[in-house]
Amino acid sequence: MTIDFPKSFFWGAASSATQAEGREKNDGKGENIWDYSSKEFNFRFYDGVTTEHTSYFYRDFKEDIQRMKEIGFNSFRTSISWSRLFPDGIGELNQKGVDFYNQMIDELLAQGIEPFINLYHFDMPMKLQEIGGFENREVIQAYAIYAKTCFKLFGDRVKYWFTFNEPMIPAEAGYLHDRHYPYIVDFKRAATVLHHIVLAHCEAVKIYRELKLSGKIGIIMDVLPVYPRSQNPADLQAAEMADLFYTKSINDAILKGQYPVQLKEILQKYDQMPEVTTTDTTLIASTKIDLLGINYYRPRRVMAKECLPNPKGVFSPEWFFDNYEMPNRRMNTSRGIEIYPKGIYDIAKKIQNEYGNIDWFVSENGIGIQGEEQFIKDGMVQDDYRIDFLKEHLTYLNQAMNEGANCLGYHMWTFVDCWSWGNAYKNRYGFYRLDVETGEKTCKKSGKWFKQVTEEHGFE
Ligand code: BGP
Repeated sequence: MTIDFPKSFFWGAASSATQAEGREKNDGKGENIWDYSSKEFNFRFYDGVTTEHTSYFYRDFKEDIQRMKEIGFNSFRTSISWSRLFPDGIGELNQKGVDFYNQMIDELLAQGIEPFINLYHFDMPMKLQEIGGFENREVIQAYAIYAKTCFKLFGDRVKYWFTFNEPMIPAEAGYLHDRHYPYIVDFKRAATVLHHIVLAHCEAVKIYRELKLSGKIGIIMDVLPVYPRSQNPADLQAAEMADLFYTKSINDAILKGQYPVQLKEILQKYDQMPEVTTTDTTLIASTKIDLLGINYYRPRRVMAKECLPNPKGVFSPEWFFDNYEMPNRRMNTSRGIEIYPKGIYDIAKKIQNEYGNIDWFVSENGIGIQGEEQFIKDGMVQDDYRIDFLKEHLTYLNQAMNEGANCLGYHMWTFVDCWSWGNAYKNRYGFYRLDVETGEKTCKKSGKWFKQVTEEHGFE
């Protein structure tokens, strides 16, 4: 069977500033919450690796872009580090940061690689976190200034902009599930953060339109398609609730211009509703994006709750469903998550049927493997498991496209093994291997395979 993709398809990978750039002496960068928490809460990070030592993109970007070219990329997503551009999040610009991003963008273009630039990838400047981060409405204005600055500085060359990567995560992981700094566990505060992120997104889109630049602007969502354990009404209801809280809440606001009515009713009932003004709802209703990125890693399987939640406990979406561990599900044991390639097809159908078949692309998909050095043979990681993973997902994606899905590209997570939120360098995701000790970067078998796919616009 031949799997063919359009000649114009975007092929590449995604990365982010904090996970790849690293720090150099006197680089002028201010601290963000990851610089801070990976030092102050070092025990929460695998092997205690901090953001100082990531994949040296700040230093090696020219060679790295060459490496991208060598494996056939025609596009690449990364983010701008807010605290590299504005060390305090607002106020004075760091000229070295401006120079770095100018050179990086110019180099990508010179090598025929389209830059996809994201403005916020979980990395709140510490100075702004000190005044509450996105919980504080003032920070929305600081973000708007940061966004405008980026558009003005780089918008003549960057044609694909994204306001946020996975807007749900800073709210959920930082304010409810205790995974990201500030490690707060409080649903209402999480909902406030999410709402303010939505507003910040809308402000950035508005500014981008006002500047009349000739590119596209969108957002990158993480989507976990939800599957109920059975067709039992209680299981179906559990699935609906999981989807409502974790996906529809944000997707409907961004893509349909309003929060789901059912969600508002539940939050009001439990006294968890953040402050939402009529000016807010008008802004949300009038904001439209051009391009949607979808990060897909795993499905969410759910079932009806087995026990009643503690009414005095912390309110959470998990009050309405239990996670379901399907027997014999296929697992990526390194990451502890299920592998389910058909999920990508189901997401594509949902976008097609429920979200107006908007232009979109796979902005992240990939497999993180612990102990990849065991697969090194003849100096190369023989990651056949990654090639198989990609083939399976791309085949399902292709099927959806043949049925009319408007998918414009596929970016793997990630280009070269990078630092991860919490897991640091435990699981490796890249087309290139990073030797953490020496900083050496070597192409994996999947990188060679990818090059061929991009040249042949598909695979057998
Ligand atoms: C996504 C993030 C990425 C990346 C990836 C891999 O949700 O956007 O930044 O980290 O997940 O996950 P992890 O690093 O947790 O293994």
